[in-house]
Amino acid sequence: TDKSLDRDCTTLSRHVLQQLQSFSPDAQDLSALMNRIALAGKLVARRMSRAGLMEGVLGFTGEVNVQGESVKKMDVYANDVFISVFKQSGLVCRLASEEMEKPYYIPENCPIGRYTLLYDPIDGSSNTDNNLSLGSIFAIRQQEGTDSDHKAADLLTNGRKQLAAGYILYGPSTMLVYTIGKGVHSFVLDPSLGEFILTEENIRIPNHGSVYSVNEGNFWQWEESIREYIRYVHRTEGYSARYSGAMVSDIHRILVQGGVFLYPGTIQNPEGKLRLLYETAPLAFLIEQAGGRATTGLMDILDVVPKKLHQRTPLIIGSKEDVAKVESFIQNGH
Ligand code: P6P
Repeated sequence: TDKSLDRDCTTLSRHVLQQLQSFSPDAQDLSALMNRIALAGKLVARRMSRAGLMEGVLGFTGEVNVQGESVKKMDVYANDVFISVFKQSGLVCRLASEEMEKPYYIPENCPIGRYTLLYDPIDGSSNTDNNLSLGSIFAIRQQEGTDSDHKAADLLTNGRKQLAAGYILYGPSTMLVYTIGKGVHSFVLDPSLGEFILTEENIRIPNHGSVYSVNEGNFWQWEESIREYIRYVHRTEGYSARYSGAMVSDIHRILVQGGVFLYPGTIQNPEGKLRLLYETAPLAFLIEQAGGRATTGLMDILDVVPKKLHQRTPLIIGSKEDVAKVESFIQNGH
């Protein structure tokens, strides 16, 4: 049959089953969960494409979230989209989001569903009002135990517990990039079909790239070792700075072209700004699956065990050689 027709028929849920080469209940679950992620992505993308044309997309809600950041209307809408979509999944029992102080429990699903969705509904929301790219980040974990006290203690485990992880990039095209531990694969939303269609399988990040991506406005708040690294890339031929304010698009660029993204700690906030469960651990899982690295500077992101749900970690992520170069400055001061 026609190759491109085969590809057009490789929808996300089909692809998951192909990955697992099985129709076991677990495989069916993951396939259905990824299908739900795709639906959430379509709903968010649809709303975002109308920013400025309709109420409730641009601007602030006037509230402040658990992180102390002012909440954008798009953050709230996207957060609710994931809840609604997964409520009906019959598979998820709990949703933990960057936007919610505590996880959201779906009581009627609990006996059936045993999965937890961890997500950052809109990453880079400062870009909502200037029509730049944004992302959603997600990870799926098995719920361990009953969590009857709603303390979500089983989520305070390292990122190697993630069953699936990835992101949706709302850019010129809407892309979904995911892993279930068998490589990294990308899909593009074909609005005329309303389907995410497979575009690339087993994506491998280059071992080195010319891009370094960091907010140099924080230069004077960094440890000296990070400043030394920045001075190194400034004086070394062949480096380009790219930073968009939405790490999903910055990290997607690095997945494709190679390079390194950094969000280091500062003297005031040594843990940095990014959250482990919804941002750094899912991205670390994905980038490692593509042959890259993700570290706090001192340890692999995937080995960090959080003490609390909204724990933050510094993040250095991307091509093996470029991450190692940053580590050499942090660990040996040069
Ligand atoms: P800063 C967006 O809020 C985010 O979490 C990432 O997507 C982005 O890279 C970073 O924070 C931007 O933060 O401090 O550089 O503006």
